[in-house]
Amino acid sequence: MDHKDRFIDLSLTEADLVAAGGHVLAAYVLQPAEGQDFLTTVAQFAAESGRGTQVPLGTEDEFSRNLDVIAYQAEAASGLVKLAFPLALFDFNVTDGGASISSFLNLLVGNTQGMAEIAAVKLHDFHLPEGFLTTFAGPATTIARLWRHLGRDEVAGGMIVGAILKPKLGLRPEGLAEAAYQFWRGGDLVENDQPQGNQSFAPLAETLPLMADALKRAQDETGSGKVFSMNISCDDPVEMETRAAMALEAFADMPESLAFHVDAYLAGPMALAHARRRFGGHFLGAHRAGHAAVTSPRSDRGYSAFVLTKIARLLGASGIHTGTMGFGRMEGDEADRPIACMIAQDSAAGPYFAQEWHGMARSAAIVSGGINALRLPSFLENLGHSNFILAAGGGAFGHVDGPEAGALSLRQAEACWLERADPIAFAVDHPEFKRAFHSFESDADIIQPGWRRVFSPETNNL
Ligand code: CAP
Repeated sequence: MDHKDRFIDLSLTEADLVAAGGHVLAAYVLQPAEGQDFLTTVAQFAAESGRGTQVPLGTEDEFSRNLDVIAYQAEAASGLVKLAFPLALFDFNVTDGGASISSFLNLLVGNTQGMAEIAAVKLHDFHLPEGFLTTFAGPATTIARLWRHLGRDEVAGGMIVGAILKPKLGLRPEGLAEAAYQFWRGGDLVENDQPQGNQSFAPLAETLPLMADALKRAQDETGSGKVFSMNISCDDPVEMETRAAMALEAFADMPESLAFHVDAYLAGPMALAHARRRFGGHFLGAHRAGHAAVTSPRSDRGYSAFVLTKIARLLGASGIHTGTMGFGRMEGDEADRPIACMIAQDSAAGPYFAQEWHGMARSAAIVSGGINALRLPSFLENLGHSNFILAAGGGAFGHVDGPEAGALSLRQAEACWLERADPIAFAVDHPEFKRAFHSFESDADIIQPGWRRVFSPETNNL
């Protein structure tokens, strides 16, 4: 069969497709396998994306042919391919008519990922029309709830000073609660690290009451609201509900201090959607451990971190790990800024499509991965605002004077950037920020090379 005539139509314009609102649009970079013609491969890719096979089918009829996935852009030089997926191809919930991300991923990055004719194909962006986007739940709770609990402005309450409990594994219940308490003395939010769950040395039944007690003490002593974000990632919705119920019981007299998070990649869309449906009254964070296996910029397959992040907002994450845009220790660079913008705005430009969110609640960026007080000012300068949740691990618990000082150093780093102050000059009057230079010396040598001349025994300023 002539795939090219049927599955490629370069006369279709994106503006018309967007205006008509009848398709999901998807932008890929595709590289044919050796010896394969580009347009022939694009046509096979589109055919596989919709009808799911390459051979003539006696079972097809006019109705099914009208649901073909069509390539409306195909540029051999750059490999850019854009497909239009008719909305009727997607699966909608029996219960509430909502669309499903597992169906969406199945069509956009399903079997086509393994086609022998294709050396590599990666999904970089997608556009959803209003009629499809608004069937997703979106966030039920936003960062405004946390800002309110912290006594901040609810529109632009500034950086929530958060930490990820370290070491990642090995602390027993008392150690976890004490580490969290020490951080809360100076900070706002403590998040479980991704693999922290119900380990034998830290069973939830013991850990959660101690954590609640530590949070309560920190709130009473500081007079400020505090937040614990509990990891409820697991394989089974019943298990998730059981874990969350234990936390709800432990935090029964301070529910506004309890948030949940799940891994949007490893535990997947169902975990996130289920948590949103069952515990929507609580801030719901989306972690993404493992995501680089498919999203890494070094991989030319799978889908990008931008795609993963946009999906998490649709599924209802109140906050989403967005990476550090090259200012931390994980992959990424300054050009990743649109990732944070796409989830936190009412309309935003992605790498290939502008997206209007049609009133869906916003998600907040959760910034994590090697961030400390020294790296924060330049990260903030690149992002241009500080209305997000910081989740520092080593940057909080690696401070030489302990977690409380670590938390204060991070808060002071935000203040330094807000004042557009010179970090070394600012540090002179901000002891915890100054001690961050000693805590993260190799970063200080790169970011603030003159610091050793100012903070030295000779200047009597350590
Ligand atoms: C950070 C962290 C975070 C990842 C998340 C870790 O610790 O706890 O989970 O950085 O990355 O285990 O690496 P540090 P992302 O602060 O000590 O680096 O947000 O990019 O998914």
